[in-house]
Amino acid sequence: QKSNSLTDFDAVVVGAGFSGLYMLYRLRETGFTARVFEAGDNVGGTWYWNRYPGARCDVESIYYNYTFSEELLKEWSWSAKYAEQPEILSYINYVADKFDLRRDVQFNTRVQSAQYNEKKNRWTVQLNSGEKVSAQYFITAVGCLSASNVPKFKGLENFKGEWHHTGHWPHEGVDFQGKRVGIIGTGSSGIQAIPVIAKEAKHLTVFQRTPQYSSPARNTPNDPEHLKNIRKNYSDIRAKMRHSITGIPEEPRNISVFDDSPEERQRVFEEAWQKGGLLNLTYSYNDLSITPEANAIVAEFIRSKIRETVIKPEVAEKLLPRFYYGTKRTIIDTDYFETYNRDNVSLVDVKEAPIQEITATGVKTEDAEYELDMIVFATGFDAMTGPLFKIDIRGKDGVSLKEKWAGGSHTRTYLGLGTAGFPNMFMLTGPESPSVLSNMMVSIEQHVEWVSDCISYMCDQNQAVIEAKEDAENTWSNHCREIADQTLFTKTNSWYMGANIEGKARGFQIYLGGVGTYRTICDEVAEKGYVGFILTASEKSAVN
Ligand code: NA7
Repeated sequence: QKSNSLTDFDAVVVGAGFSGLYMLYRLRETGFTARVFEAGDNVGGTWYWNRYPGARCDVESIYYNYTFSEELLKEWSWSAKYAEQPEILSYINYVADKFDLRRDVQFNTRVQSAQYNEKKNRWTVQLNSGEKVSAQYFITAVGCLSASNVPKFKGLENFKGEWHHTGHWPHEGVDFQGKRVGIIGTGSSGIQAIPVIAKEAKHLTVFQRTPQYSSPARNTPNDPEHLKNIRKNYSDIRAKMRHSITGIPEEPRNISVFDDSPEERQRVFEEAWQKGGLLNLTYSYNDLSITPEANAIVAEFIRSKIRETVIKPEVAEKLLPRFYYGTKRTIIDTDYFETYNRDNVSLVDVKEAPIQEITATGVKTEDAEYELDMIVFATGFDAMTGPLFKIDIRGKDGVSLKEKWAGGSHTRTYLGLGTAGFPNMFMLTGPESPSVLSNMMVSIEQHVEWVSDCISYMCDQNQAVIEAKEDAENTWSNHCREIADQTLFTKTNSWYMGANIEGKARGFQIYLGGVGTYRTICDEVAEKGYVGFILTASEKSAVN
């Protein structure tokens, strides 16, 4: 069942970031025709759009790359422990060229809708160019953090200066020289951008709603000898990544924070702080993200570091986070807290006095007005469901995904890969998979390989339709929530919970059982003939 015409494909893939490109590669390798549609004018996804100053990956570069090609692993060298956005984008371009992927990607093309036709067992995909294409399989590779969120501030349209969202940064760059810049938001993006913008701008005003925990990244150039060793041992490293909790080959120390004396804890945390990195603090003990009392100890350690770093006590006080450490995305930085010691940086607490409106000349809060030439929105994304809901996806009986999931309050998936009522649709790194709480590269490769194996199996077994069973997805969704409820994640208002978007329903949408366990579950499902899915040879004859 191979389709060859220009408008009919075995699979349509939405998005040419890391997941969409690898999906294309695998589909081709397994003999299927595929077309990727990409809104941008080039490959890269997240790394194409997020070009703000300081943008960098906080997973070590040696783990944040494809691992499917030995040749590619040998050819590419990352310059630093944490790669900057331009280097990651060059890598993606290199991969696209190396495997000749671009010829099956249609750029500058947004998928507006995708509708499943039950009689024909085809997805009809409507593009913004006016074209329509069809495919047996519809695969979303839209990313988890691609629907940028500019809060609906009153008066933004009146602002006379420039404004930019970090996730939609102009390709020609932005000149901060001599400008009074305001930045709203202190998540990962804000915390990466603030130190860099502060060095260039005349003055930087940071509008902070929630102070964040952040620890030093301690980025360094990669030593060629170290890279050589990594290459030599990559198959072991890859195996560890795949069976780890987060896709990074590190595990928490198997010891409770209460098993150590206060002096020993201090020593352990200090060592982790000096070492830097994403997980060193969190993995110092095994109960920091589970027990409130344990979490309070690491939280206080970080607050003490903030007090030590920031010279003015009244500024330090405003920067002290009070929620459970790690329940908003863990952040690592380069000179973030130090930046508040600069004369040209000021901090405004907009929790105390919220932003009332944007005026022609700046930002007005409940108690003051700030004159600005430029505003940077580091205000995040409508995560997980946001990118999917931007497409009008309709399954059986014309029911839309948005309707099925009640706008996000009733997300139901089986393994985060499929959802009942939407046959032959796969979501790469979808809600209720480990996705954003893992090394995305590991999760992407696992999903892509699982989906392409599944499509090959369908072809070999003369099956035409695969659809998640409702009871299987209810069990899976409940399981995801049960695991999350055992942690502190659900106790904090975060974008993981949908809490950053006005009117969005709250609910935790990530599988927290770990990427290793998740992989085992997905593999078992496949080995048992895709148990939990209904496979049908034609629309009518169910075989599983
Ligand atoms: P985040 O982590 O969602 O951060 C957004 C920031 O913007 C955060 O500090 C928000 O405060 C703030 N925000 C959002 N809306 C407003 C309004 N209306 N007023 C004031 N402040 C606001 O997005 P990032 O882009 O930094 O990071 C996203 C992910 O990308 C990151 O976690 C990594 O996985 C990579 P809040 O905390 O909601 O009070």
